[in-house]
Amino acid sequence: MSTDFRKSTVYQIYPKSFCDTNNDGLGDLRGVIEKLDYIKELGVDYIWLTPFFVSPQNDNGYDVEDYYNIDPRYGTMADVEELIAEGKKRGIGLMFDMVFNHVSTRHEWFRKAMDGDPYYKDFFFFRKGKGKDVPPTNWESKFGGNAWEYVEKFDEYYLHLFDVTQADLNWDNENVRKEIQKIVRFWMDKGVRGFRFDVVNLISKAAFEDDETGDGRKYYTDGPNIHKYLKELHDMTFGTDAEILTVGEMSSTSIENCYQYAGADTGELSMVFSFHHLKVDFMGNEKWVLVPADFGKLKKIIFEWQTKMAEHNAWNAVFWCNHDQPRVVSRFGDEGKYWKESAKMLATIIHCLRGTPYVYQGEEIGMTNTDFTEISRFKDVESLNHYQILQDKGLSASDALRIVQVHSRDNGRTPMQWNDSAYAGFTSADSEEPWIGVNSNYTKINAASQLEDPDSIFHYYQKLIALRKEVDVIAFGDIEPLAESHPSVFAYRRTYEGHELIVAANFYGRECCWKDAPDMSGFEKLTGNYHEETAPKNGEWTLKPYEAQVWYK
Ligand code: TEU
Ligand code: CA
Repeated sequence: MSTDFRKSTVYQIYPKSFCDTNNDGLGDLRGVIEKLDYIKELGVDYIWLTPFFVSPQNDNGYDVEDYYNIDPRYGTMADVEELIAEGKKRGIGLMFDMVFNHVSTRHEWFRKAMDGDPYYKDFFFFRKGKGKDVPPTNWESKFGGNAWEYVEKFDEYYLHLFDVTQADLNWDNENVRKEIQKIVRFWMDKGVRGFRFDVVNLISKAAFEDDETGDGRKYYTDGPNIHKYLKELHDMTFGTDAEILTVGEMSSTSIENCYQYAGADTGELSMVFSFHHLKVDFMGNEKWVLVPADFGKLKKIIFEWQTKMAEHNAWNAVFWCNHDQPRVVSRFGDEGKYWKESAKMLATIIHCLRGTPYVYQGEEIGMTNTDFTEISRFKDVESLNHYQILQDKGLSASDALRIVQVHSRDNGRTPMQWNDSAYAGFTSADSEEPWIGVNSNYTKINAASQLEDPDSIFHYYQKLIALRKEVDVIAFGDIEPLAESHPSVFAYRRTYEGHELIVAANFYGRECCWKDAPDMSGFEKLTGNYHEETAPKNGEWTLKPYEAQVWYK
């Protein structure tokens, strides 16, 4: 395991969809233990597990009822302890997902608040409406609808930026912050080696005012006390152990704030997730539309974050996929003819960047978006809410479904495809139906066949993960964008102590030519997704459909 996070790669697991060992149709912690050798083989250093704490599961565990106990559907505390110990044996650190912007309305704190206990009411944002049936502000919930819920007995509303069962915590209350520190220390004492903090840049609310021009996000994103609260959390908890890796999920953040969140010397977090590069198939911030991905914008955003974060000595998490995103091979690649090539090309772009790469379960075997053709097969609260909202706006059910199929978070949540047996080996054949449907392409796309094939997507990821450990320029180098205005080439140069790395990728399924390619004399090819050597000739580089190459000097 590399404890230098610049050489590390993180593997993300959504336990509910990973591996079911007791045949109830839900993945569990013993399933993760069972698959540790598979994860070890990939070569990663950390596993980030999405939440498995006690929860009513209205948002699949991002609605936490009790941070100190395990939801029995996932397992027991003994399973967690065993998982941490078994990970450690294999040199893999466990990272837990801490949801501290909000708690489930079933959490003890919220229940006491609802009983009228003023100490706990102040853990949340209870506010008077602006008039009869008019909530305190016009802010929108991320999952649709107004962000305030009326409570009759108080004649007040409480704030929920996400589902109505996810009440926002009041971080301005010091007692809230102390409770949170206690939770983090509890898990550190159990041997957890890292933390991912859910939507952590939303915890400091600026003012409860109507947003005349938007959905309210300017009042709670990167708010006035955010750096103070993060520094305090750092100092009181994980900051005492330099080897603990932390990553903040930053919703609609600004790069200037991220210099601070993830600066080498700012005393906040190790790194940040930002999402601007994954909104290139949105219309502005509007996700529930169908627009083609804007490649020029994608490059511009990635390069801006790469170069500016480097200039400010700050660190990025680099990724295409997580449990909230569609599958990248379906989104920016090709599920059909060039499935393998495009999956490898996309991996190459991410894994040679400056940052810590994250691989989301199934990405390493080229899993695709769901093939659901009926709304009843979708489970995610966000998808179901927006399916309704789109129809309320006048779209037909079939148009609304088409949009949900493309953007739904369920695309990333179908069961991990382990082999070609029933239910893809996620659960056994005689078990309950999996909680969400298996993609019918599992007979072709599965881990077993990927492990057998030396030329597979899995083995390509394995190689990229190993290269980051072996080749210092990948882990430590500066970055310079290349071919910035080329319509189909994604290319960059990394440099470190006299060494150079050139990455060149064709983002599309047609052969293309890069005319002013760099001089490659003295370079050797480190890897690529085609087997022939096609180095540039006379400054011209021809790249096959979805071809990617990595050269080193
Ligand atoms: O997600 C935060 C978030 O804002 C999203 O990525 C969200 O899914 C997107 O805006 C919807 O379009 C985090 C978690 O990753 C997500 O799974 C949770 O649902 C959410 O926080 C609430 O805890
Ligand atoms: Ca189970």
